[in-house]
Amino acid sequence: MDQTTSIDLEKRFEGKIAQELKIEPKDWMPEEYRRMLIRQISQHAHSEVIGMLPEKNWLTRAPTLRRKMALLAKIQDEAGHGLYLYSAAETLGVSREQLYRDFLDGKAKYSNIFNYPALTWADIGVIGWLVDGAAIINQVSLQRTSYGPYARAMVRICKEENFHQRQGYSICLTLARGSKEQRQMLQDAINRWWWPALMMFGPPDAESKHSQKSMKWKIKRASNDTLRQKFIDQTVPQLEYLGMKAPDPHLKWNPERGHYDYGPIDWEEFWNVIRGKGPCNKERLRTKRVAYEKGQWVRDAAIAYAKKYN
Ligand code: FAQ
Repeated sequence: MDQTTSIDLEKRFEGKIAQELKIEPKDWMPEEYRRMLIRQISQHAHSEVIGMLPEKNWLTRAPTLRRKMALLAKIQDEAGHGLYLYSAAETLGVSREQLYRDFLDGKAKYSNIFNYPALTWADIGVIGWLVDGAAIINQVSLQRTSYGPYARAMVRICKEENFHQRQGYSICLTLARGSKEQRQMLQDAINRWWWPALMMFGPPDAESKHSQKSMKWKIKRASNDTLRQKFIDQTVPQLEYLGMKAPDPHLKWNPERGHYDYGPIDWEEFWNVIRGKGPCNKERLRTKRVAYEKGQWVRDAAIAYAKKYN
């Protein structure tokens, strides 16, 4: 390809980005744009599938059949989200097997939040409310991401996540209106999940190595700190409605900023968790590896069937 053509292609790409047009799989794109997308979409997909694990522990112990059915449906949705996202990543020329192998080998990242244990039933409420709540804030902005297949996956995922958040908040409301022990259990779960949920938005803007490029190419549409603040502003009134408290003595409405101020986040904990040293990292990956090995016969059978009948 001559020099002029490659400059033209780049100009056309930048033009589309500037006009808010979507980049589609067959369009020319810079190699770095492709790599950034594969990294982010696959990390997102891994998060969805590993995110099923903290909740699955409570399926057999859900307090009512209604709660059990809702939780089962939610977990099933998360598997579906993983599938949409792996499919979106595959349109960039990488195989799902390779992505999944990197995940199982511990080479690929997934969200910090899924390395914490779900100790009580209240954790299930708080995961739905805070974890899905944080995920939604992030994903709503990603509905406008510049890569078409990712943006379209986000639209569908956001619709389903809304139900997830409501089922979580509904559990929290029931506990908040329950006995003293139930309220304590809820407060304890909030205390443990609050800070990790704030960390889900990633490191502070000044330390976010990908943000600048990612926002220039409109992969990300808002910075980590902007989305974190949005989440806090939206969540504090919900927290107050429950009659609960955040484990943050600095959390306070600031009328001048028009936002809540919040205390310092322990970024050392964040980096440790995403480098594999969180409370459940090893257990989570071990569970996924065993499931993958045990599922080999299903993949073999599906391939044999496809070969015979397609
Ligand atoms: N956890 O330069 P940045 C869900 C890494 S879905 C782990 O700021 P970026 C649904 C980052 O990868 C939750 N690692 O990175 C559900 C990078 O490392 P690398 C997942 C993190 O990409 C609910 C390094 O730190 N959602 O929960 C995290 O510009 C309930 C530097 O960071 C998504 O993935 C983290 N939290 O911004 C399922 C949304 N944050 O790759 C089940 C899509 C940062 O250079 C149950 N992703 N790192 O080795 C994004 O929007 C972005 O990737 C961010 C990070 C905002 C997460």
